[in-house]
Amino acid sequence: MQENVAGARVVKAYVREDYEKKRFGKANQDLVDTQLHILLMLSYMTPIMNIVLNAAVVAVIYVGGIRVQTAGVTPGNVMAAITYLSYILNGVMMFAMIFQSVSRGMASYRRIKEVLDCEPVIADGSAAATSQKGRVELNHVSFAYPGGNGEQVLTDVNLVIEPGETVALLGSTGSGKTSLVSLIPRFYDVTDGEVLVDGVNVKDYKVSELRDKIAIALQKSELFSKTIRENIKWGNPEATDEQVLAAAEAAQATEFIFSKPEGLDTMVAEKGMSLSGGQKQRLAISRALLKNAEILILDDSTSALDLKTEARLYEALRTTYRQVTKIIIAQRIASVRGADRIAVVDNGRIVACAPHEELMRSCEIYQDIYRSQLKEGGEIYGE
Ligand code: TTP
Ligand code: MG
Repeated sequence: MQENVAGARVVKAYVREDYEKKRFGKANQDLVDTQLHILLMLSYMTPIMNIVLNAAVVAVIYVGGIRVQTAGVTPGNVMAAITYLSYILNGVMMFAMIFQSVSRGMASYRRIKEVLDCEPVIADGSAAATSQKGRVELNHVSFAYPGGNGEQVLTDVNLVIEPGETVALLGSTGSGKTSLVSLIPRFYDVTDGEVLVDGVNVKDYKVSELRDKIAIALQKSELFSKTIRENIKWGNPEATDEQVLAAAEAAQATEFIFSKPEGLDTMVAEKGMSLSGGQKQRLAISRALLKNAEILILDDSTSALDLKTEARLYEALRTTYRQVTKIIIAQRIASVRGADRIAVVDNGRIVACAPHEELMRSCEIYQDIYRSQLKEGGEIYGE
C-alpha cells in the first residue's frame, strides 16, 4: 500500500496500475489464506472439545446408571460426578485457550525484544579536544557495507585534507564516493584502517561532537513540510534571519526564494515536491552552510544547477567560507576544476589526487573523463 501511494507517479508513468493491483491482490490473498487457516483450526477445536465433554458425560451416566442399580450409588452422586467432570473439562478447555494466547504473546515478545536489545554499532568514544580545526585524514581505509554481500566498496584509500582546503572527489557512478565521505561523520565504521578528524580517530569522538564538526548536504536532499526558513534553520536552530539569508545568498538560493510571494515563509510541500531539483539542492546547501561547521561535505549537491549558478556558488564558498574544509563530490569536471586538489576515485580506490592541470598531464582516467565530457557538451570551462 505504502509503496504504491508514495510511488503513484511512477506507477502511472509506466502504466503499471494493473500489475500493481495484482501484486497488492496477491499480498492480500496471502493474508486471507493465513487467517483462514488459523480460523479453520480454531473452529475444529470447539466442536472436538464439546464432543469429548459430552462423550464423557454419557460415559458417566452409563456407568453411573449401572452402579445405581447394582452397587447402591444414589442418583445424586451421579449428578455430582457429572458436574465435577464438566468443571474439570471446562478448566482444560480454558487452559488450551490460554496456551494459544501465550504462544502468540511469546512470538511477539521475541520480536520486540530483538529491537530493544539491538546495540547501536556506532558507540561514543571519549576524546580530548584538539587545537586543529578541519583536518581530515584517511589511512589505509578499506570498507564493506555491513550486512552486504561482503563486497569491498573501498580499498586502501589514503587521503589527507588540510584545514581550509577544497578537495573534489570525481569518479564514475558507483565508484564509492558517497561511501567514502560517509565514513567521515561515522555513519559507518571502517573495516580496515582509520579515519582521523583533527588528528583524532573518529571512533574516539563522542558521536554528537564529531558530527557537530561536519556539515553535510546529502546526494538526495531531504526537505520537510515546513517553511523555507525552518528548513534552512534545521542546520542551526538558533540562527537569526540575517544568518539564514547569508547562507541562502552563498548557496545562490535567495533569487528563487524571493521570487515566491511569501519569501522565506513559503511552505515546502512534503519531500520538497513543490520545488525543482535545483531549488531543493540549493536549500540543502543553505542548510549545510548555516551549520557553520569546520568541514563541509557536498555530495553531488550541485548536479541539478546550471554551470553559471554552480560557478557563482563555488566562488561564494571560496571567498565567504575560506577557512572551512570543503569536500565536494561532482560528476562534471567543469564543477570541480577550480578545487585545490581533485581526487579521482575509480572502483573504490583513489588513483590520483592533484590539481586539475597536473591531472590533465599525468592521469589517464582523468583525461578520459575530460574528453568524454568535452564531447558531450563542450561546457568544460563553465563560464
Ligand atoms: P556509492 O559510494 O554510493 O557510489 P558513488 O557515490 O560513487 O556513486 P554515485 O556517483 O552514483 O553517487 O556506492 C559504491 C558501492 O557501494 C556501490 O556498488 C553500491 C554500494 N552501496 C551499498 O552496498 N550500500 C549502500 O548503502 C550504498 C550507498 C552503496
Ligand atoms: Mg554518490
